[in-house]
Amino acid sequence: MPVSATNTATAVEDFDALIIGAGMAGLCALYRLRQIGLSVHALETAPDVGGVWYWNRYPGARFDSESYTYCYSFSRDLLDDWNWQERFAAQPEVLAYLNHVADRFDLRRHIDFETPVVSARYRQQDGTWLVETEAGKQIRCRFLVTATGPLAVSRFPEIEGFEDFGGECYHTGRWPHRGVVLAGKRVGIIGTGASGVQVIQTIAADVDRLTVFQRTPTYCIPQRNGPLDEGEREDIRRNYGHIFARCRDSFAGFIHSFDPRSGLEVSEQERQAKFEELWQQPGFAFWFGNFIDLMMDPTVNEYACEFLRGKIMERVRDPETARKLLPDHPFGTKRVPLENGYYEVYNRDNVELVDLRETPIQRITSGGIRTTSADYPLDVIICATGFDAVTGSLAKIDIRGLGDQSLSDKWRQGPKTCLGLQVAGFPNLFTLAGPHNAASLCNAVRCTEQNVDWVADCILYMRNQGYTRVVATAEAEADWTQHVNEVAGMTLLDTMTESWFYSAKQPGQERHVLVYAGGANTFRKRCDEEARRSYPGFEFS
Ligand code: NA7
Repeated sequence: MPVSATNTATAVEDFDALIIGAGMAGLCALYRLRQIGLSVHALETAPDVGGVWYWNRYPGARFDSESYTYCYSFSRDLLDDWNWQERFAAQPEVLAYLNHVADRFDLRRHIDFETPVVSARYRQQDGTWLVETEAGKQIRCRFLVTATGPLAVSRFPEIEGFEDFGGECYHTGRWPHRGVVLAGKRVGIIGTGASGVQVIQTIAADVDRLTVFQRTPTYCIPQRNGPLDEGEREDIRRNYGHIFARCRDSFAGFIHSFDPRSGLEVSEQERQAKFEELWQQPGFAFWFGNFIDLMMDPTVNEYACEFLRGKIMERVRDPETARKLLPDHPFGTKRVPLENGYYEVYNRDNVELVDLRETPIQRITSGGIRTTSADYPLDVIICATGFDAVTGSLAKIDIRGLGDQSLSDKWRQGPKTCLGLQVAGFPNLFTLAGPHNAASLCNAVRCTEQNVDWVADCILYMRNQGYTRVVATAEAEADWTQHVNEVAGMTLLDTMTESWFYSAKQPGQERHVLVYAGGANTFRKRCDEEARRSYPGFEFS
């Protein structure tokens, strides 16, 4: 490991590239940048690799992507020697996979664990970044690559009284590694997004009582998970090339692709038949295999909503509970949870649904949760209340570019980026799966691999041309930011639905889109085009 002395007394380590984060994206970047001959290092807050898969150990945590699509494609040997057990792998299997990757490619030796980064400053005098860790260690690098994850900063709800609660309280995104005994306990869960749904359907049968505190009902679609047998695994291995090609050409990096027909050009009967066929399929078929205008045409979207509301009414026996579970926002404008028996949970005698829109939570008490209509005595409160998404993990680091400009300040009125990968005024900084990048609305591995390949190719281009500094131009950044906003505005995402796709953290705050809604396939083409034309949106020196 190269170490050099600086003009201060502190020893500073030097690398060509420093990666912040050793989750799915960070490991990929480490592998790839080392492969192109850079000296590369990673800093990770957690004691081990895995990112979200390290932290999110709550009961029922699992992929929403088909396992065999949420894996790296960079090594044929790796594809051959890993045997996915389930169509949608559970968290322990995913984490085992990531550990296997770290070991197989000898990546751990490049990672400092339990090393949160507090600041990163661009030094104009020598064109490097000076990164400082919480422990005061300094690292200098030419390229700084953030792989801090779009869903890394857990958010507890702002409800009074947590400190008074006499029982146990956990957030799904920071689930204790020792595990939590829930059997026989009175459990309350706040939040019914993808994490909440997974927890609820998994623990309902084990706990004494489960009270679900729901603010906004969501459309959940059946995951249809199951074990993969050896025959299926063989098939998958033979077809990896085809599978990855399908993902590459699809809107969101999954094996599902939109039906090219409009939902308006078919008869009512055909439409219902299509919805039913999609609903019977595993995974996100109903979302990303639906009619092409599902996310743009409110009428088509409402047809899909009606179909899904009908399914909920069929599955939940008590009509009053079913009514509370019926969403009224456009389908897909909040992240769609995949479920395995979620709605049937509400047919159990030990489960109660509390609609917070009718009776909001007033406070947490020493004995449980108090709403405007009742006290719910609880032993455990689970917060499945989501994350400070996409920009939250970057905002935790004091990142300063040219002229000591702070990234958080620059993004105060919403993110501004070029391709969601670079920011004007921040040379040699690459933001994997950052805001405005397709990776947050995508099968994460497929899209972060694309991000990493693009960054590696850009660095190779610089090396070939003799450049050491790249920075997005202000014009390219303005164009991309405008495009990201316009594209979101053309979809139903831009309704007033609250979701982590947008930046409003509190009701009433200004909203800024955080994801690229134009599709992962379009995003890839834009990135490829940029590289093919020798990066016209970037300045090199
Ligand atoms: P999400 O999708 O952000 O869901 C958070 C849930 O928590 C959602 O139902 C929220 O209701 C609810 N929430 C948040 N704050 C509160 C308060 N104060 N009171 C009541 N309910 C609240 O996070 P997840 O962890 O489920 O999923 C994140 C991603 O992980 C997911 O998209 C996948 O990519 C994997 P709301 O809808 O805001 O009314």
